Amino acid sequence: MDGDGAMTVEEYVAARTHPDFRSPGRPGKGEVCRTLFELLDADNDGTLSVQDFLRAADFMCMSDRDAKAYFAQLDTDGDGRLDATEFQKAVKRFYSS
Ligand SMILES: [Ca+2]
Ligand SMILES: [Ca+2]
Repeated sequence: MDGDGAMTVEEYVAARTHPDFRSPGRPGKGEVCRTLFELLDADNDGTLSVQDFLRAADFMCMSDRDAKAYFAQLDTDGDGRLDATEFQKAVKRFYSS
């Protein structure tokens, strides 16, 4: 944290890679997933828009082009937004690939 009260993606990555993160009692995968979702959902409407997702893609070192294709794949109901369930599947897929 840099004291500005807002957690940036960079700070989130730093926290995640901190040794404490791997110690017993760390949040479970579901917890991390929810935190990440809330972090990326910049306008707090409970869904990730393409713009929100592009920030996530940046975090996953994905190009915008790949991210948009990936987004379309993950948006299983085709409403142009990723809800928490769709996002959770995305994260699971990302970590298992
Ligand atoms: Ca949003
Ligand atoms: Ca959707």
